[in-house]
Amino acid sequence: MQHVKRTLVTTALPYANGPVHLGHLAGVYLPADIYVRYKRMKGEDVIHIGGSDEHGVPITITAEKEGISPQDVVDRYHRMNSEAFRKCGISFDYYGRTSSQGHHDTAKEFFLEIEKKGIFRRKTEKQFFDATAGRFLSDRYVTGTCPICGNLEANGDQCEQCGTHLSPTELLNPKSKLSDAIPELRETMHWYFPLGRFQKALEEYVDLHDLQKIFTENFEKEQYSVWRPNVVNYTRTWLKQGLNDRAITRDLSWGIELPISDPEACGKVLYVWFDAVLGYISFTRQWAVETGDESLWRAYWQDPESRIVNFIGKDNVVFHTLMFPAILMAWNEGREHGIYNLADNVPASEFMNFEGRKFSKSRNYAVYLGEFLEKFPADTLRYSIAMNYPENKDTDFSWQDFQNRTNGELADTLGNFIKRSIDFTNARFDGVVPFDCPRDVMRDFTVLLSYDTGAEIDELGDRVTLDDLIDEIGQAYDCFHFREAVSKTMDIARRANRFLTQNEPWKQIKTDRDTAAKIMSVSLNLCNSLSLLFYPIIPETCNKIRSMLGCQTIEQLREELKSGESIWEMAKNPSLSKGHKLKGTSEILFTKIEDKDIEPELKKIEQLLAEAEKREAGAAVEHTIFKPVIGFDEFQKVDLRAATVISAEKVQKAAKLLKLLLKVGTETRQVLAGIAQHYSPEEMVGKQVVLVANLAERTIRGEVSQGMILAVEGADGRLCVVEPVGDEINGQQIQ
Ligand code: B3M
Ligand code: ZN
Repeated sequence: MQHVKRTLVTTALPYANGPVHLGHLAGVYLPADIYVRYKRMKGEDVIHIGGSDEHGVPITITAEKEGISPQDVVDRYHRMNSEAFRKCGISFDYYGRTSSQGHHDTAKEFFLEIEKKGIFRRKTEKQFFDATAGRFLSDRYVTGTCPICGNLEANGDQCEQCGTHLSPTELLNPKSKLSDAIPELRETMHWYFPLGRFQKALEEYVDLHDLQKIFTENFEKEQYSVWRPNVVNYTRTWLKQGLNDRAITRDLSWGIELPISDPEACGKVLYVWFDAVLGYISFTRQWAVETGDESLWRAYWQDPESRIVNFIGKDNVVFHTLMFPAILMAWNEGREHGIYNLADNVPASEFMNFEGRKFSKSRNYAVYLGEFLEKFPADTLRYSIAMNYPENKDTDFSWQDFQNRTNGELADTLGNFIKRSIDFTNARFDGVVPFDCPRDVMRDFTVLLSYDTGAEIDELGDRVTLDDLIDEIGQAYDCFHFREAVSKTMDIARRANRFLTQNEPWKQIKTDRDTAAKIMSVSLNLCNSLSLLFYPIIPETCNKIRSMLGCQTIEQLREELKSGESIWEMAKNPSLSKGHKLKGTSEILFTKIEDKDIEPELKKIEQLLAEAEKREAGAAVEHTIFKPVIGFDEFQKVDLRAATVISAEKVQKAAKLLKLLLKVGTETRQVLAGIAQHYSPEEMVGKQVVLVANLAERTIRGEVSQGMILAVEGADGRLCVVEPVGDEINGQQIQ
């Protein structure tokens, strides 16, 4: 492995606009914490930087709704989230805030540097303005009907019902959320970051981390620097479409003011994503100040031998693989000193669902971390979630799964093995390790299985050694395969448990005390190894095990570690030698979860689901409210025609859209229809459909749509295209 001097791990900054939920924990914070704890054990120089994202429109909307200031909102959730993370054992080296002065200074420094180099472009564009409120409306402040699915309450940036990303001008019947007024388009000037200027450099950057390119171009690359396919794919989709200018300022009062005295900058703040990614840098600076060496941050950001890893969720990919690197490239341009490193890896997770449904804060379908930890211990949650880590596909977390894993794996396997080993030693060997466990016996415990009793050698099937298993686990962590690492760790506990059960020291001791002593020396040393190997996953429990074993906590061990020494490697060796005294008492590590403990939780889900259904049904009722009456003349204006689908294909970057080519009379029309999830392109070809033929042209996703086809929603949410039946009706008017 190539030498890495130090590693900076960052985790996406959660918006301080609500409590973090288990989905956030599973995708970002827990894997990052596990990774960091593992690296610390290896004696590597690693820091974990995170914090609250305290700008952005949703925060101002919450503040307005509650009649408090945005600062009050972020104070509340910053406190709540940092406390929940602390309780969950997420060990940040620094947890910052983007509302801090230090962060504002860093963001302004970047803006000025790029402004000074003349890289930004100023452009005037039309944007919705609420004349009643006297304010320009950012995307989130506009609502209206989704052009794709007809949802009456789509947001200006996205429709929650069908998931399509929108721009406010794409909405039908746009309305201001501030006053319900119909907004008007007015001109406003903004600073744009020319992403396209960095297209080539960004492509080269992605190439270096794309397994296919590494393979075909023979690039030298470590496995841990290879990006996941989902990260490469999202990024390439953007690159393929060609990168455009992105506005990096907004007409808002909450945020970071532009550090220039230009009258045009008045009333504008930096776009939240422009400042948020810079939080990683400003928080590392703040961390360095706290260590007493304020320039220490440079070692992590600017030493080419250091490495940066950004843990994020899949919805944040392009901000981290394109936007942030481009900002850093703009900073680096023409410089000889103070050059920033780009991230070496961006392990983006898929989503962890909950009881079969997506977590949704706005739909109040979530289990919040803080609330969870009031009822169940952090380590049981950490373990279950790690086993459900959504590495390359969405996963599901359920109460049942949580109960099964806690009882079956943590309590019955790990807990049981540790307690039996310690209790037996306390009872029969005065709490003292009775024999020196030979290294080769420990190493081969899974193969030998029986220490001396002649039990079947191949009882455990595959012949692996403890050393191999530990190396495999380490390798899995290095390459971000958390589920594999955690389940292999549990595998060691399972084998250890079987070792003890099958060697039956409690029987041996009656006739052969020496053999019983030898068996216990292996078991106790395996307890010690497990207390090390499980530490990244369940740190609190591991220190409890170590205390029962009469050993130092991992943190104490780390303090005594000489540089370059690895606690991780110690798990391979029997370090409890003959005569080592255990604490002499034991405790139950995991309390089993009874059905009655999760019953209220299951009830709560039922309730949440029922509420969600009611809301959805309510929405359906809303849909059936008839629109205002129109005269016959008005209706006559609508030109409905029978048309035939000649070809159909999917639209890139729009999972809901099909691009249809229609023959209508003598004309051919291109229409975009939001039916891709209900019809395959092949199914559509040849169908007769009803076309609204005189609808003004619209551009959606860069494609022209010349009309609309009629469809109706069925009970299960399926869209059914209206199909007129008849011979030779193509091009005929429907009346
Ligand atoms: N706050 C979005 C999110 O929480 C955003 C992440 C910022 S990372 C610099 O999904
Ligand atoms: Zn929609």
